[in-house]
Amino acid sequence: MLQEPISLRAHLVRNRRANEPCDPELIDILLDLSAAAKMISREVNRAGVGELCGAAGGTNATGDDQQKLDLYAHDLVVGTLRQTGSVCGIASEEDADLIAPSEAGYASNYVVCTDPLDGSSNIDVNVTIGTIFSVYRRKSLSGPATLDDFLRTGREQVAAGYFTYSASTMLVYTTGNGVAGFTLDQSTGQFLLSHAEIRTPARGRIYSCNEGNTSKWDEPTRKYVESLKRRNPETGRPYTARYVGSLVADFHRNLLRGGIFLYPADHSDPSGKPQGKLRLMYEANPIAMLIEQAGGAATDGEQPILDIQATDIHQRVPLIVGSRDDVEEYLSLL
Ligand code: P6P
Repeated sequence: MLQEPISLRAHLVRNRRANEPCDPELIDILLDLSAAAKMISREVNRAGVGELCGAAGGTNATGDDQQKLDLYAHDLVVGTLRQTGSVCGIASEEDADLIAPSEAGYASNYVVCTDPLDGSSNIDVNVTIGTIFSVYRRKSLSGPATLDDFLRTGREQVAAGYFTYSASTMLVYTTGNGVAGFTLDQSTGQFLLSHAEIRTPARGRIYSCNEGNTSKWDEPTRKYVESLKRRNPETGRPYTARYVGSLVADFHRNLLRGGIFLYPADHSDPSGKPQGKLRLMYEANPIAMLIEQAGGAATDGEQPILDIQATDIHQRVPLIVGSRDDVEEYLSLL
């Protein structure tokens, strides 16, 4: 008998029966996010002909120019989660402040951090972009979530994932029991299981970084990246360079094929304070949960990303993530 395609809902309910920590509230959040993602996917795929193309004219909480689709995606994700009351608070890259729930969300046990549309500078050149999300169980008892509900370590995440808007629309998520991938069947509007148990290779042959920033990196990082380009039959070098400039695209490729993604600290500030670019709460943490669940590793160069205690919902960190042997080799050089 042909294997029935497994829908996201069926996968979530089946895992719940397998005692995964995926209670009905968390299932609702993941289904809400997938509903918003379908509508974002539709607008992304018609951006050139719709009225949502181009810059919105403002900047977001972390100083990036906002595209119209950034705001559309933000409003859709926030609106969907508030409308269903599935969360008691939201942190979004597109809003400097925490977003309060609807009253229906006061009794919810979960908060969501999200980058509603990551890589949006690539929208008008038709490159893969995505939505990244991270879910925590609240610490406060009831009512609107407090800042303390958000300022956690990544190890406390109960779910994390991303949607990619590309040749196909995919969802890759974890609730702490492995990583699964779903592909949107446009004809039925259902996310169907396409990658049952994603494991990343222990070592890859791809490196992803913006080499235009080489002069801003520290010496060990420069030496490590240069070493990837030299022949070394033992490690399968030289590696291949692949860099899209959308975190979800670069991470998704490396997750499936193996390799290392680096957005190292920028050491060019005369005050000497090295600065990361990517955001901890809604980029690095969810990516780090996924890669560890898939057998890989993620670090800021000093500690695992998931061990970093958040002090600001928009704080930035350096991010080196990918195949375990590749990340461990990088760390051994620091
Ligand atoms: P750069 C997109 O703006 C983003 O936040 C990530 O998706 C991506 O990995 C990174 O910035 C690209 O940064 O400096 O190489 O353009």
